[in-house]
Amino acid sequence: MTEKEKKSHLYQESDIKVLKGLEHVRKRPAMYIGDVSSRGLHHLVYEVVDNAIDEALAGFCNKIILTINKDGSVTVEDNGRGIPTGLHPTEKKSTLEVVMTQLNAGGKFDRSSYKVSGGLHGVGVSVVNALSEWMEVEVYRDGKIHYQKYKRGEPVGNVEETGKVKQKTGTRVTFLPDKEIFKLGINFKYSTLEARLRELAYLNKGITIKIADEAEGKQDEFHFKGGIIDFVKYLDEGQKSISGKPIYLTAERENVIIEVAFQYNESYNENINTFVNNINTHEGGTHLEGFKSALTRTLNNFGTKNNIIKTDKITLTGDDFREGITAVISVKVPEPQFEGQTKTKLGNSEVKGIVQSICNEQLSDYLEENPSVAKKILEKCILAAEARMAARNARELARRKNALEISGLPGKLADCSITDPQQCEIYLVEGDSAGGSAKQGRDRRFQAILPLKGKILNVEKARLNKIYENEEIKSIVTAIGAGLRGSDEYDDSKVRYGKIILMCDADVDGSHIRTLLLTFFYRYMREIIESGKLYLAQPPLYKIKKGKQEWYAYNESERDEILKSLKVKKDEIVNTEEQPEETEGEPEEDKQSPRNVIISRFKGLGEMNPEQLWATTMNPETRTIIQVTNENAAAADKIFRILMGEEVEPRRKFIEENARYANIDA
Ligand code: 28F
Repeated sequence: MTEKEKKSHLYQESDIKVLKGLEHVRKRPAMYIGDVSSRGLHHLVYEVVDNAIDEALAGFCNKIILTINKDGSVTVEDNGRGIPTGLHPTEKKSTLEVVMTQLNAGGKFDRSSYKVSGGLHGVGVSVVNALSEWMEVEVYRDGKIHYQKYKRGEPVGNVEETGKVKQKTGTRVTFLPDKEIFKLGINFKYSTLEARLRELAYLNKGITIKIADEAEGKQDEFHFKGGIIDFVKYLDEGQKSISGKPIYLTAERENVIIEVAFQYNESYNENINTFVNNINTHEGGTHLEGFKSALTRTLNNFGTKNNIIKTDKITLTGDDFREGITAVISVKVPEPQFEGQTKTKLGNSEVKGIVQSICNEQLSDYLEENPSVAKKILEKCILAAEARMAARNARELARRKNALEISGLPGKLADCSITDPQQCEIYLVEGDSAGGSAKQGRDRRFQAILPLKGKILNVEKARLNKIYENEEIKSIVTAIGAGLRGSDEYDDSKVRYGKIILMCDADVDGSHIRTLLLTFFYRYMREIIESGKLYLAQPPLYKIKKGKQEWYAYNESERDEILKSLKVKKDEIVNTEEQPEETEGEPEEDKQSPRNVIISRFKGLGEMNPEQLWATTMNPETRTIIQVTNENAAAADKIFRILMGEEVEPRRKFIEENARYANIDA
């Protein structure tokens, strides 16, 4: 073999490897980006932005601009050093091409010690490239513009020089995700991207991050000098801090960087947001454990030593020290281990001790130096403990009253016969009449029904002991069986159903009740949301009937599609507001002449008979249910507070700003 032949042989081999890699990404996209829904789609953007953030963390970039273009593609540009363009030492082609096309090539650079390995992030830009109909990259480096284009991950041409620049350096990537992969459509949501970029700007102080939507003419710019201190203020916007400015603790130890900011407000909610290498660790982990135990220990010591906590009268629990807290914990760990159901729980055991000792030291110094703030915080914690004890008394009283009911389950609950939670589901149904239909229509082996009367208590405005006095909530809690978060008894392993399905009417009242229920679950059984057990039922809005055949439509466009497929003329459509009852009514006969198509609109669940309810909304084979997720917990917290809290002005503002998007968005 000549040198030339050897070389071309080498090229072929590595090229085949690259193609195999891209093929695998396209065949199993979910393995790389989680899923191919809207979530996975947005993940592509985060992947590209992450590389720019890494360049910023390495100290070479302070500006990132994201643009949603008119054609639906997205551009991300940074002012870093630009991806190297020279010949790659082993691959014998431009390093830029290697980074853009080879799996793992840019995944773990040694330039940044905090590049995330594992988890969802950190798969590299080549994965985004493989899942894009096309991608273009421009690198500004050495006074030149370097350019390359790709289709579905493969280069269309070589890296070319397309122009000159004076001072400018950086990387600019534009891509259009592939409709063949993202079959639900390519629709980037401004608010979703905006929330993530805002979060990144808080977590990485000093970087300027801009976002613009060319189609909608919207734009925002984020730059926070205070970093996570500003994040805490933002989360608590419109609330009174009882502890003054956020308390800020930070240090680096054993290559782990810790930052904590927190304050206490007048609410009863615990709102702790934790991040590892800029990734939201929804399931918590060792960093959270370290912070919690330091908080409990330091506040308890200070309170006892200064005789604020009278130990002969009261004992405070960890929960008491977190009532009304809003906190952001951000750690940067060189080799994070992600565990848990959604791989968002930090597992590194060494981090607990590091966070704990830093927080112990710095928080006790802070308390010594700010005794009046310390006293205010402790007084709030003592009130929380007193309320908790009052709640326990109320609960025990209620239990004793219930002692006659042998099972202890609420009387209104129609339970299922199977007892294995994995196989069981419970429907929380708005209204007694729908509840009645659901009880008759269900498969009683694995489906339980709990009818709810009227509106449930707005938990955003109440403390734990009030919640224990509310009948509807009490029956939900006992039916589910795990107790309440924030009380000393919550136990996720006791949840009696694998799916908890909220079934409300598709009207204004129904949506209010759904929000009240979601608020309740978010505040008091968040684990149920986080473990993916909470769902929304999707009842149909229309029934279309022609002769003996029936169709159900879940929205207007489905209705129109069905009508189109039936090829009916306008004058053959009969719109009826009332439910055409099968049994009686001669006029029905008229309407049901085989030519006519009858459309009836379901106003409420109660209008459906048991069979219809089963067929459309409850039969696992045919129904659609929407899983409630907690993607952006920080935003969720704020939205619940605004929608359900005391203050009127922010609620008015929020509704005004979001009215356009307010069509039932799970
Ligand atoms: C629009 C998204 O991707 N920015 C990036 C850099 C800078 C370097 C780099 C990136 C080289 C060999 C991997 C420059 N100079 N924005 C971005 N900016 N990647 S991605 O290097 C990649 C490594 O293999 C860079 C010196 N060192 C690194």
